[in-house]
Amino acid sequence: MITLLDYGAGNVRSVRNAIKKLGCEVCDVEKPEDVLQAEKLIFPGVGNFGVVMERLAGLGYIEPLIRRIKENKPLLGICVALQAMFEGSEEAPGVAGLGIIPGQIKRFEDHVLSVPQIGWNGIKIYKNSGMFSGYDQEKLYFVHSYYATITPENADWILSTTDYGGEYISAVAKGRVTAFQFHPEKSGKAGLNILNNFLTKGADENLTLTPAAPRDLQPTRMAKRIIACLDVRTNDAGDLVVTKGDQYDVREKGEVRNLGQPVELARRYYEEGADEITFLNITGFRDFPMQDQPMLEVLKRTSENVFVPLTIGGGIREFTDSNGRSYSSLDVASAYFRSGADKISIGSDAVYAAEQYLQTGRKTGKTSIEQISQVYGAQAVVISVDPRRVYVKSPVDTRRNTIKTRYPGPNGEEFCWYQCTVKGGREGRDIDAVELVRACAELGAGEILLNCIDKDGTNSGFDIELIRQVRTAVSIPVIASSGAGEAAHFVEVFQETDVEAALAAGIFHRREVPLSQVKEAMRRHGLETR
Ligand code: 1PR
Repeated sequence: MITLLDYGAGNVRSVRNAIKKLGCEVCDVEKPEDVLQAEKLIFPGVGNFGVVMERLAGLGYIEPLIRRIKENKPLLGICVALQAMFEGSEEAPGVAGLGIIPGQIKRFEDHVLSVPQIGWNGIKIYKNSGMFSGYDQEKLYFVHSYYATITPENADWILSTTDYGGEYISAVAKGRVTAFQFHPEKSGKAGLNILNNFLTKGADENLTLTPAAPRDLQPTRMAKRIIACLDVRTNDAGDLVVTKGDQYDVREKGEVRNLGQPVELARRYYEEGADEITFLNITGFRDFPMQDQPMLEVLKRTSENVFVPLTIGGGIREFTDSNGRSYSSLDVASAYFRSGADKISIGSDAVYAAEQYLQTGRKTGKTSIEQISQVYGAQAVVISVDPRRVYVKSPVDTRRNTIKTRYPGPNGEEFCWYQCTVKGGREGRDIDAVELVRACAELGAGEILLNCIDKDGTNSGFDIELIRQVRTAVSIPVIASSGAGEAAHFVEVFQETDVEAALAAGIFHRREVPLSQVKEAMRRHGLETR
């Protein structure tokens, strides 16, 4: 029996699902004494350091946690839980951590790195620990903006480190207490194996063995991520299907194209090595997701078998139903997180929020981006951008952020800008892609999913010019999307731009290019993959 410390600070469904998948029973901490009495305790952490510490304090869990660690009882901390074991964090100045490990949690430097660090990185193991039995240097999934610093005072706690900019602590351990910055429950089979070591071995088999016996000390490198995207909607027969359009038109001979069942397809992509899965509820702008329970069900069922990050978008906005009940965008996002999402993606509502912010120059704290970022952390908020090219003769003809293009317009125009749209590309707005992503990043978004209507479904390759323009405009990670038609297109987008990830839909659904072929082509060209 494994005890889970679910203190309501984010999505722990994935941890629960992973434990169940590995054949163990989970029970929850219900009162402070349970923290001490549990045979094996998992302490997950999602979101903001300050929020985590405040919730732990409010529930009376701080003292028993400190005692449990000091008494050397089996404990596995994940992500912010590792950070909470330190003295304090730049994320919440003045808020004390558990103070078990000497040192501070610092923020990655935005001007030199993409922050948050989102994706698959390696670890350098400094000690022998039963936790890594069977581990074979696979990359693991990290998602965080803050990191634990290495100091002489905390050297005895370091189990592994990782390089991102500099070297930071990615796992700590002493005796029967271990904590990881990475997410084993989201790190595919390698992560499940690590988790299984904690769950199934006797408490002492996982002990950290000191003194250090360093191995695998090569510098670690982030992988470029490959994301499989499933555009989902209800077809005319009322079934939820994965569909795919040509430049956003998903109908063929009047019918919505049906390319498969979302849960089965997502599982297939996981098995085939997708680094992440994204669901876009493409009619979410008109069918409110809280009334579209099948989508939540899809997410729940997918998360039972898919152990890489899941993003879901569509319909994240405020809504009042026919009974007069109001939902905030945070309510919608929370329902998605509770159903197994790791990140949510906002399309139309992000455009309205950015427009308002650019007009007033003021943050209200009330936009969907701000509210969700505040509670779940910036890394959980993706902005899905649906831009379309607008050609101009000269940059002085517009106040927009233009580029000189290698692909002139219908009248020989050599310049273009990218107009943002809402409602699945149906309505163009008075804002360009650069303005949008900058405003969203300032409001608290953690990642950009950059589509391109001109390229979507064309199989003609990514819009490198758009991607370059947006990549250089922000320091949060950018996912290139739309237009992939062959493995070489992924190589091209990673060689020609600095994006962290590339996403595709059609070629995977139609089985034109297997994921393994994409990864192989990337490896052949010296690109880091998982
Ligand atoms: O506005 O917050 O409700 O979110 C709606 C979401 O649905 C947005 O993220 C928007 O991009 C998406 N969406 C709406 N209509 C469509 C459509 O296709 N008719 N899908 C749509 C956009 C873009 C990608 C696509 C890539 C790769 N699809 O998801 O999968 O372009 O395609 P490819 O590799 O086949 O070229 P809201």
